[in-house]
Amino acid sequence: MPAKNDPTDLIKRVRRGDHVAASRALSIVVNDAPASEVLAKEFFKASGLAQKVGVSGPPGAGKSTLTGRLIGHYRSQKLKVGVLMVDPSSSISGGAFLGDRLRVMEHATDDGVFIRSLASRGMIGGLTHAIFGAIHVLEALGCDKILIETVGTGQDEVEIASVADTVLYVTTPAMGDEIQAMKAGAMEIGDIFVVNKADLAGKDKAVADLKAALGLGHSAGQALKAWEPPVLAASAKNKEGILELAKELDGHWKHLRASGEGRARLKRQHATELQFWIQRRVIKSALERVNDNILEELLSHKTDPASIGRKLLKNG
Ligand SMILES: Nc1nc2c(ncn2[C@@H]2O[C@H](COP(=O)(O)OP(=O)(O)OP(=O)(O)O)[C@@H](O)[C@H]2O)c(=O)[nH]1
Ligand SMILES: [Mg+2]
Repeated sequence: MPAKNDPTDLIKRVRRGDHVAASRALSIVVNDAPASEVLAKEFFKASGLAQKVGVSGPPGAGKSTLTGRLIGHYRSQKLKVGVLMVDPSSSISGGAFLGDRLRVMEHATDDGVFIRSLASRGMIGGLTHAIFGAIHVLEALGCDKILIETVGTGQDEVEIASVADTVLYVTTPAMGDEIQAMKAGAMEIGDIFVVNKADLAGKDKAVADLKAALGLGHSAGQALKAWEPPVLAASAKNKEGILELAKELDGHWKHLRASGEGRARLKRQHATELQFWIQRRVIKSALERVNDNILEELLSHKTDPASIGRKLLKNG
């Protein structure tokens, strides 16, 4: 029997759809453990096959509940679903966010659903690196849809756009008056907008405000090829609007593949992944060579941080 972390065996098992193997492979890749590059190299071969949906929006908008409903919908279509719950603010290693976990937990024992939480550990480019690594494992595992939940805190919204194919932005009627103040970033990156909690008062106004803010209604004569971000109302709690939402998500995936925009986005994703790989490597290797001698030289003013820094980068 092969050792439990034997890369060749792990790769085979992941490709066969083995969740235990995927879980182990994911830890290795995310933590940059030995063998991570061997695994990552193989898993990358499946990149671009699954639709990666970024589910973003303000805290408490219902992203996890909605994600749970989408899982249910995809499973009814016999699709395999991967879910990544990303918490940029958490520093708990391998952290599971209990609430989020619970909301998608009904699917946790379904072998067509693979769920994993990712927490930032304060590494430089750590989270983005981890997300890409995790995505490639899920792609190799054979997922058709990959849902990535992130909390929208401005910067991360932009980040999710460089990782996902489709960005689903979730708001609520309570945000109706805040639409004007909504971060420009969110408006620009959203491919599909959902006013969740439509069971609460004010959903029509929220949808109308959002549409107005997006400048829709003025684009009737625009190029047919361009994607107009739809604004939907849904109640994740009452399972309303889920089918319509899934339809729009499929529509966007078709649009991406038919228009060439999908290829352009994938290219951007690879560029970002490469950028973070290089950054991590260069920084790590330079930092590793900072030793006490260097610090002593700084103390005695034999050198200065810029000069020594430049030298360390050059010899990297
Ligand atoms: N009334 C109503 N409540 C909802 C709906 N969807 C979610 N909720 C509730 O809103 C709260 C937050 O839901 P979550 O799914 O955890 O929201 P989230 O956006 O994932 O939250 P964070 O991950 O903490 O940012 C929970 O108490 C849900 O039960 C809905 O459609 N209607
Ligand atoms: Mg959540």
